[in-house]
Amino acid sequence: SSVAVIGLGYIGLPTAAILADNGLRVHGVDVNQHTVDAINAGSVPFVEPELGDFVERNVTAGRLTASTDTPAADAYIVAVPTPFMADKTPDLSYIDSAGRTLARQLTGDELVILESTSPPGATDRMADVILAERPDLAEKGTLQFAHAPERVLPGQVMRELVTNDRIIGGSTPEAAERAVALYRTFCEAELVTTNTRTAEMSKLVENSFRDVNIAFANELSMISDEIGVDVWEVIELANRHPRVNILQPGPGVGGHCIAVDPWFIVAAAPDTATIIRSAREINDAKPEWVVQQVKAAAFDVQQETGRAPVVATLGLAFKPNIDDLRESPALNITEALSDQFTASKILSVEPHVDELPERLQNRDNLTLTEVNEAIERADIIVLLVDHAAFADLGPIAYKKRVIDTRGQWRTSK
Ligand code: SAJ
Repeated sequence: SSVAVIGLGYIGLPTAAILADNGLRVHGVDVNQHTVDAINAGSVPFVEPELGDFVERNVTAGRLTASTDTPAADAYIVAVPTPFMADKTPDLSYIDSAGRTLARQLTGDELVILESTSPPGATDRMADVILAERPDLAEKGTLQFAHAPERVLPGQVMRELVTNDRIIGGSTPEAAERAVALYRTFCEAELVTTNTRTAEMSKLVENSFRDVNIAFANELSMISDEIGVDVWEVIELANRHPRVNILQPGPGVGGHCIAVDPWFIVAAAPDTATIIRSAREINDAKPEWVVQQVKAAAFDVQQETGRAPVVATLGLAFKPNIDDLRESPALNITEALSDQFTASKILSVEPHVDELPERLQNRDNLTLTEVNEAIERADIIVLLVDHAAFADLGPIAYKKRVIDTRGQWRTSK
């Protein structure tokens, strides 16, 4: 049977490739011609371990093709972005437009699966959009819809697609079973069925749980600073309790998932979702707290030396050992320091990129610098991402003033 995967990003492309690898005929659809061309040439337009091999061998074997048009298929998987708008409510326009486009190809017996992380009710809404486009099929009543949210961790996508349990919500039990059969082609873990709304909510809850836990850690880090204890030691000791498991504080929460999904719950129940909202606000405020810490250190340097400090900021990515700068607190902090410390020199270090992102280019006080040089020249070293490449630099860094937002160097203090 054939599958069309709409949206060939971080989730859609790995899913398309792994379905093809398991013998299905897969056609990928994306609005971006460059993405389509890259895939048809057997290459991948972003970094994800092992994905390149999957794409190359399945394109070569003719099982995986891509285009900007949506073809007819037995099953559709929609994996388009679901960002939020300025007022923090979900933007479902990409799902709407995918739905309207694929509706034209339908004959009535297809299964349409929404994979994008979505607010409660989004799968029903997608069904409504499709059926409004095709009143003939609405009457027939044979189309099936499902929500099968992805839950893979960037950097481990190809493995986690196979090994993670998966929640599958169906518009009817038959729809859920049909989606299970499709995911069964590559997923070796449990495929647990429910209705679409519960599946939508369970995905949002997973990421909100992580956000709330990190907000707790971030609040502890600010409290610990006030009362003069080491937050990483406190958390390590508390986590020795068999029923306590606190995550790690940091400079804030980045990426396209944890920092977004909780807002979908807040938008669905604004008067009730108080912890979830407050966790988001705590994590969003953490970068500014880090900037204030650097300001205090800069004031000290200025008092001692009579000049503005040189500041090294280590890391730009949103988490360790990747090159992904999307919604990165490290990037926002570096930008804020460059904006506010006009008399200082900011030496930004990011071993995973060759040049600063556009937003940070052409600034007199900011340069991308190699890590040893940055540490050598800096008065203040701000560790923003715990990349493996920085792990052993604690002892030399601590010859200067250090603001270690990740606790990576806590034993070098
Ligand atoms: N972070 C901390 N402290 C921690 C853990 C993470 O500050 O203890 C920060 C990271 O530095 C990063 C942010 O949180 O800035 C998010 O990173 P992450 O590794 O927690 O998560 P993502 O966004 O890469 O992937 C998450 C995963 N969700 C869960 O672990 C519950 C992944 O499984 C989901 O598939 C993904 O969101 C998604 O697409 O929804």
